[in-house]
Amino acid sequence: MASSSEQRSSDPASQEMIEHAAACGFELAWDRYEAMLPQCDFGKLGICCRNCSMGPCRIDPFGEGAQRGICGATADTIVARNLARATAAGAAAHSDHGRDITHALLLTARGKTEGYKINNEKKLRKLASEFGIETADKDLKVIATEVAELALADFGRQEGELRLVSRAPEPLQKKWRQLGVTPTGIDADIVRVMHATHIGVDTDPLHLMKTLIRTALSDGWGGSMYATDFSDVLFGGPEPIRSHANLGVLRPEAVNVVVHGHEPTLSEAIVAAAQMPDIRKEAQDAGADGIQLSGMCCTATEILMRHGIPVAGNFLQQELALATGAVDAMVVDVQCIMPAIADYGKRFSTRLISTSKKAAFPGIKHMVFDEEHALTSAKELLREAIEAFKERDPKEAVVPDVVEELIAGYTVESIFTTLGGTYRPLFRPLNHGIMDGRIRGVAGVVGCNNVKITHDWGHVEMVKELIRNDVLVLQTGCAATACAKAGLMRPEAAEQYAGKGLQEICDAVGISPVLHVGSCVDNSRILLACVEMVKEGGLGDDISELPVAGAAPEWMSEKAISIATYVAASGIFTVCAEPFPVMGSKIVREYLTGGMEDDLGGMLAFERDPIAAAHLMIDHINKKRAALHLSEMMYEAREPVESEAVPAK
Ligand code: SF4
Ligand code: MSK
Repeated sequence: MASSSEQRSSDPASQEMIEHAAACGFELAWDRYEAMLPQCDFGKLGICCRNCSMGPCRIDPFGEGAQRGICGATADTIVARNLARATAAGAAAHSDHGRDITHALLLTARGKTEGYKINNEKKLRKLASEFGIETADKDLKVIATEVAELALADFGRQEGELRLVSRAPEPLQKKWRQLGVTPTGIDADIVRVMHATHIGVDTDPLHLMKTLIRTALSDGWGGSMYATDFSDVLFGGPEPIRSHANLGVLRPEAVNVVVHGHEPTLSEAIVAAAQMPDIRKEAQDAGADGIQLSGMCCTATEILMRHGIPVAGNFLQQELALATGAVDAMVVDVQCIMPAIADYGKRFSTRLISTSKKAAFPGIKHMVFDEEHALTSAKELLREAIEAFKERDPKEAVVPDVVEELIAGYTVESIFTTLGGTYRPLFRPLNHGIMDGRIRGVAGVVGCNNVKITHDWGHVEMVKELIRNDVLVLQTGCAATACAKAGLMRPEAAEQYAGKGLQEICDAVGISPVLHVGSCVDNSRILLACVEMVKEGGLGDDISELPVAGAAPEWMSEKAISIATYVAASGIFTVCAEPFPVMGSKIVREYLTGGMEDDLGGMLAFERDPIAAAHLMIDHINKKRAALHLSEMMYEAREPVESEAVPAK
């Protein structure tokens, strides 16, 4: 029997649509998961290899059958190679996104894009000075060209160190150099993994760990960081902004356009085009009450942060949004797009359109978007949606009346001004709050949804437990959307859920206890927030000394493997729910969950129960507080707020 809607999701809007989908006979990711059971244990343990055509080979985990592949590779080698390849795929996804944004900046500086301009001169000038570019008397476009060219050179760098490595605290840079994991060039580091994992190359599991860590670091301190920096330069640095989240943001009376995927280049153009008088008039002439733009997955967070565009949902809600029958167009680019969404193009008048030259989907119309004709392409896409609206059967539209308010738009820069004021921007109130025992520490809770864990439950329960214990939480991506929908990103959430000390800080500076810091690539903002905490002083000399921790309570993608690895390799204890597929190798498992801490100050842990995972993080934060000789916490932790969520499967 299929699991219930409450077992599938803890979010009421999703529960309603899961039931609606079942009544309509629509197949969802949860149905496909349950049809897939039991899943392959060799795959889960990471002990199958398909790296050459003598295989596939698999190792018997009980020690009775084959203990080596045909070439002689052991379980340790196979697990390490598989994990390295997954890390490289994740790093490649973020970094290719970063490359595209950098390239879009270069094209804009050369006057070759339509509708884009440099929106954040201050950040561009700051980057130029960091890169050692002379800016006096130079045109802004010349500065942008030089900055973008230097950044693009980092993707193809063949020797030396990535430019942004210098942003890390000196002791961390030293550890990376000593271990030999300092990233060289973003593309070269990814290629190195693919070469090293070919049959007959690197078979030492611990040596492979270094290769994968280097690649993950080239994502966190390279590709992702460039994606964040140049999105801010091109589209503007986010500031705290109010908006709404959940499926209830869809308006049946309007032309509903959902942008889904990751790269902000197209969605920014769609935001601009949707406000143009000719497009608005066309929507009105079609009988619609305007165009309702909303977002899904990380594209949602990009346009939420900069324009306050509402969020329709996170990863496991993409099919649910379409099942409403109220979406006229879902426009997708890259990453986290389920090919299954094609089904809804057959069922409704909904237009499903893929726009990236890198990604096409069977059954989905491919209309390649390029930055040189951004506005023209965006208008074309909106016209498709207006046509679909005309064909839509209003009787078929079922939209859950569930929506929550939120505040998003926190960045390192905006946290500075929020904490210290426009004229006195600083991180001191945060460090002081930690030192005097009002705030226990800071946690980054990020990542996806996963059908193996009740949707949103892992995120929301973990975050409530953390803030109840006075841990300030920073979030990105689908994790942020989960907590926004649960009302944790409203300032009132401090009074409702946070411990007394955290509440006092939130009240004093006017923030919620859970801060939305952007999309998956914006995890780089969390790294840089840690750098600023170190620089502010009083909490040690390296990130690994800070009372901070990270978590991915519902992760699923290879990108999450890269993120968790670079966060841990930057000195941060990081808990992932679903174990990495490394349980088939004692050497790899023990390195990631132990030995890595000796080398780099941070390590991974695997724990599916979000409350138990939160306590691993709290224990770690307490340990770091004790090592820094910080004062006792000012108040006892708050009593738990009764949860209505069902336990995870
Ligand atoms: Fe088997 Fe070795 Fe080939 Fe992998 S590389 S499939 S372990 S023979
Ligand atoms: S979108 S990578 S499901 S967070 Fe970035 Fe969400 Fe994970 Fe995709």
